[in-house]
Amino acid sequence: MNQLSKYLDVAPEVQEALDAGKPVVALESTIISHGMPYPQNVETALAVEKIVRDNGAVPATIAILGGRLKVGISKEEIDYLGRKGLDVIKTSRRDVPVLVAKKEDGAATVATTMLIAAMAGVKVFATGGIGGVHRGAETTMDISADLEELAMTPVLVVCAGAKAILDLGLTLEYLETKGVPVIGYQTEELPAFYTRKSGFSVDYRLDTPAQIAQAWMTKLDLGMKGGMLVTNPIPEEYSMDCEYINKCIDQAIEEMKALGIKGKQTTPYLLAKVKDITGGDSLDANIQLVYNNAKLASEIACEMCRQ
Ligand code: PSU
Ligand code: MN
Repeated sequence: MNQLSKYLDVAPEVQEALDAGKPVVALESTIISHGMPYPQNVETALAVEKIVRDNGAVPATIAILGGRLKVGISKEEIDYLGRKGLDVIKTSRRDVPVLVAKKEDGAATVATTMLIAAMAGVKVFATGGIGGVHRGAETTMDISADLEELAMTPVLVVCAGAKAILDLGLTLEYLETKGVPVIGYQTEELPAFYTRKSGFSVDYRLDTPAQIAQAWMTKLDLGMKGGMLVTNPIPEEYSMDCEYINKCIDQAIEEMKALGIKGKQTTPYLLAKVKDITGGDSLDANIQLVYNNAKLASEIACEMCRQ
């Protein structure tokens, strides 16, 4: 713990909640810097924090600032990350030690948010979409570090499924191999981020936050390493037409290949391109699904404190 405090800053409000056994929900910061344009990114991040509070939990947005691992950042710091956008380093697990040693800023991906949340003892995390196995990974080997983190770090991640920029079937296979339960909230079918359907099945359907909390606490009690993935379909009224969005994604992938974009630039490029192709509609859907996930994660975190 002492070694950790050399690097880790937990906001007083978050630490008080943890000490009192009150619900805390972690939130990521790559979604702010790389997932959405300014100013919608900042507006969304602040609205998500409010949703968490309105649903009875304390929000802890996670980032690296001046080399400090931050669990809970201020409005001003959220605004700073949002304005800096792509100039902030997208920080996955492998980037953490060097950025910290160099005292730089970093936006935390799902993997890094899980890592830092676990250091602070935060066990529930809400985001939009996770990284996964990319289409064509059988030759590129492009598999997000988010999946490995789910395999080893004890944090429950609430997301809206995986986008069709990924190979959903291979992503599910990978999670199965790594022993990560994939739960569908009130659905048997894996949601595909912008749409409620994907054609793939989740491992288990659970219908209440209490049931999810129970399953998650059982995994923790058993001392099993790794996280759990809760997939929460985008609300019907905001979901996009499946055929239309898949066509837009195909087009974005083609353009990305033509430009030779690879590695960590892939996901941010595709998100921005899909937004342009859809004339901003995909951004509206993205914002709404994040709100929906923040609410569910807060409900689960509250249930964990009740049980
Ligand atoms: N998917 C989204 N929005 C995002 C991301 C993914 O819809 O902002 C971000 C998350 O931070 C996620 C990361 O952890 O992209 C995955 O990147 P990569 O595939 O390079 O691991
Ligand atoms: Mn990748």
